[in-house]
Amino acid sequence: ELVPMKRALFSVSDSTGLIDFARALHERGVALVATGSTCKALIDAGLPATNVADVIGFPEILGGRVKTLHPKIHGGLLGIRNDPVHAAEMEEHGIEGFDLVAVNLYPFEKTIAATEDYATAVENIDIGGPAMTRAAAKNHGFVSIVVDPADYASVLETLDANAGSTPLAFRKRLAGKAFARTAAYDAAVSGWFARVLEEPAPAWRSFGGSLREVMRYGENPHQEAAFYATGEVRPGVSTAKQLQGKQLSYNNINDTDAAFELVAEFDPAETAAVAIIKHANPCGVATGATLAEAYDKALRCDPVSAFGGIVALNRTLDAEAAKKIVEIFTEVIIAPDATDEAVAIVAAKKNLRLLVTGGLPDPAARGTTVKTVAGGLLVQDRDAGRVSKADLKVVTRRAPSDAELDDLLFAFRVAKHVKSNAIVYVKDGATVGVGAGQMSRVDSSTIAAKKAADAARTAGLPETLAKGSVVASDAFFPFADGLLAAAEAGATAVIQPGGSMRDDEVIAAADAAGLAMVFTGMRHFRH
Ligand code: 93A
Repeated sequence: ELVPMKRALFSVSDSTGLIDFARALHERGVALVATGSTCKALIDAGLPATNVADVIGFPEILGGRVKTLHPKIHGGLLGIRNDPVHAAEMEEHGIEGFDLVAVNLYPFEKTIAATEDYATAVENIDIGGPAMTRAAAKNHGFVSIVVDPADYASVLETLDANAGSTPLAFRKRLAGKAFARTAAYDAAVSGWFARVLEEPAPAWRSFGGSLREVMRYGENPHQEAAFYATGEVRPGVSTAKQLQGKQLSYNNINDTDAAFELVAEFDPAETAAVAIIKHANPCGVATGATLAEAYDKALRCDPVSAFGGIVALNRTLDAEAAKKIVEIFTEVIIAPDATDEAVAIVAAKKNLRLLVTGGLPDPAARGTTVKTVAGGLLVQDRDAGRVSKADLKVVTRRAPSDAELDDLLFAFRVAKHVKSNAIVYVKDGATVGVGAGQMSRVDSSTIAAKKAADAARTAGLPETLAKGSVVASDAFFPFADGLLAAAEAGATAVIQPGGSMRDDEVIAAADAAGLAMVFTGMRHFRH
């Protein structure tokens, strides 16, 4: 794994630190080879360097467009030294290996920032540099590829710490950085093309990541769209196997992701759980002894909205649950797995997509979310925050009962997955009213209460489902009004982050209404 450093190739546009680095290598007995101007700079500094033209036996041609694109160079970069066939071929053709390549590319990014001139921009698209960079990085088993002058010092330190050799782990790190550089370089070139083309290519064409599929359209039919995989290993819609049904749409993918991330909050070893999602918000979430029971409870919350929804399950889809789900029009079912019997039941609905993921995502695992703003990206840690009983602080005279406590935690976990302002009523492990995405918290409260009353009416029950429920709020109640709306609707206990300037007022109102209230100290905004 240790490769002795004997021969280095230099080809740089940015000569920062070049001479010192080359001299340090020379002093360590490394032979220096370089392209035209780089070679001249080394020789002018009194260093013995060989011009690539002399290595190749062919001059630099076409105004520099072809300098290093030659088997004598690329063979030296790509040859597997300990492969006897490679070694014999290199010997036969007089190809000598390079142990290090220091290359930085024609300054395309700087050029387009400084000039509008088309021909100048095109001439600054480096071809040979990225080719050498990628070749050396691919062959990191033997070659150190240095694309950043900031890494020169660490090369020397590594050589000195390893008696003039480099370890594999070091070369691997350099290779990763090299591919990141060529990827960014090509993104800059394709981004520039998108700007200069008469009809700019759709933005998604020049987006980073690996293209999974081009969608029929985006959020709306007049928007083009594509689905990219980031490579994150997380069971979910991007890694799922689709067992049947039509192609997923942009909105399907978005909603299915929301559904599966939500249902994964509930440990399948403890309880079955089902989430039904519409427009990225849950219109019913419930736990139960079986998936079928959980589905019934989830559906009861808002059967009207559940029509055309996405259903996510935290356990293997079984026949009993599948039968219930296919009774109403559903767009997508996603589950860790499905029994053969369940698959056969779903097959009766040709268009219904069935996705199996092989597992559940870890809701507490670190990850990244990205959102675009005009001319920028907002990147943040995924909301992996999870509140448990030990985090709760009882702030009212009355403490919640054990049953209320279970529902409070359930409600807060669901609220994390509801667009702000989120208000969630829960009873017996099932949402009974969800208020999502309102600009005022009291409106979300009122809507959630109305949904609970509607659901009761649909089910032919005399009393609102909110009667005797608990309520969760994703962020603190700034005033007592939202809380009082919940009490009026029939909630008996409240969970919220706390931390408002008027917490005292809100607590006093809760006490006056006989509510039990706990603070979580954690907020779950979701926009
Ligand atoms: O025009 S190129 O794409 N053709 C090549 O064969 C080639 N080889 C290296 N540009 C090429 N390079 C680039 O030349 C390097 O990436 C580096 O930026 C520059 C160094 O050339 P010189 O040493 O002559 O200044």
